[in-house]
Amino acid sequence: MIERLDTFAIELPSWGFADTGTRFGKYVQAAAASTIDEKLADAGMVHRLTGCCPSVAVHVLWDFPAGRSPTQIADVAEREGVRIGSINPNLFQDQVFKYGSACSPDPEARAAADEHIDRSMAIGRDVGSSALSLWFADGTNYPGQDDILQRKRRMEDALARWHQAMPDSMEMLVEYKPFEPAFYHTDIADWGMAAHFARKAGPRAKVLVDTGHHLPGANIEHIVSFLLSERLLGGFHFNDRKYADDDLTLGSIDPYAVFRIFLAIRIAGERHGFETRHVGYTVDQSHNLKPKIEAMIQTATTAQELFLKAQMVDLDHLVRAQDAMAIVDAERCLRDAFATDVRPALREWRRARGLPEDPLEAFRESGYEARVGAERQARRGGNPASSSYA
Ligand SMILES: [Mn+2]
Repeated sequence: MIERLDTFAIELPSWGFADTGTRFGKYVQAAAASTIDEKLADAGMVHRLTGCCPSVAVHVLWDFPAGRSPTQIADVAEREGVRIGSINPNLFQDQVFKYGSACSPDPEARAAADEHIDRSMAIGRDVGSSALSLWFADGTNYPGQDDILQRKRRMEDALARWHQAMPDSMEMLVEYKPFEPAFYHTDIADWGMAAHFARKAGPRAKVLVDTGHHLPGANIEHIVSFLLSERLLGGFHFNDRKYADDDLTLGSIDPYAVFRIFLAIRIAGERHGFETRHVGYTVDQSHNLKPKIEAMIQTATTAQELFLKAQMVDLDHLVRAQDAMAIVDAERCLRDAFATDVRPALREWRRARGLPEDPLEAFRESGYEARVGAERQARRGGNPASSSYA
């Protein structure tokens, strides 16, 4: 079971190392990264300590400044011991996207979206990325604001064209979210709509499940099982939430839910023979209050623990209990695995691979946070990090 950890990797988001906030304000941290070089250095540090974060999701608008070629950025990543992962276009920050991007009634906005996606795909080709990860802020705030069906057609049209233009090496991930920033209707509001758009776009389009993008009470493992059986699950954005898209640390609110998601993936693969190896795990969190690198180490190690707990479920026993309609026994299979302390096994896995047994403690002992905090503040002339996060 423990060797299955070798196959478990989780991608870090470049934006998770920068100062972020809410619409009410932003609190700055001395060690927060403000350049792509700093973000890659921090991600490299997390990977060196945890051994499970070999790639970094990048944000086209924030991470590829003018005057730096994508291959130069890829070289920086390589020097830091990581590689560039998914390419995340930004179709929401520019003023032209006020009424949406692909779905906007404004032809100028739709053209700007096309152009930005072209650039994103070129970057993806240059850095050897395998995923174009799309999240749209598109939606409306008031009943009657725009024609919902016309917007649906515009989305279908845009995704089909982009799919056709996408480099062979890439797959398209379509993310959904029920609300925010749009508060009346969102053009891709749930997994069914994302699945529809992915199917219409083409065979290399799949659904991306962001665990924070569901209304309260949604059964995410049910959605995951459905998508796997329809060969439409592309990957995950991991975070936890209490009310809505809160971007809290994975497993901080409901670790049992994350365990059940990993178990659903295991059952689809082992019991039903569906392909699950391509499913990508990416962190999508912004740590507004926690120290960013510590939060990222906590996330990666929590993901490993919950993944390992899901591997502890005795599937044969579970199936026998299910066949006998023994509900209590079936549920106990899950509870027993979830209650198992897998931390000693994880320490053993790390020891065998020359990693620190306690990555968080090793990070604290390294003095990295204080050192880069001082360096970065000095470089910025005492000014707080000017993150491009909106
Ligand atoms: Mn996301």
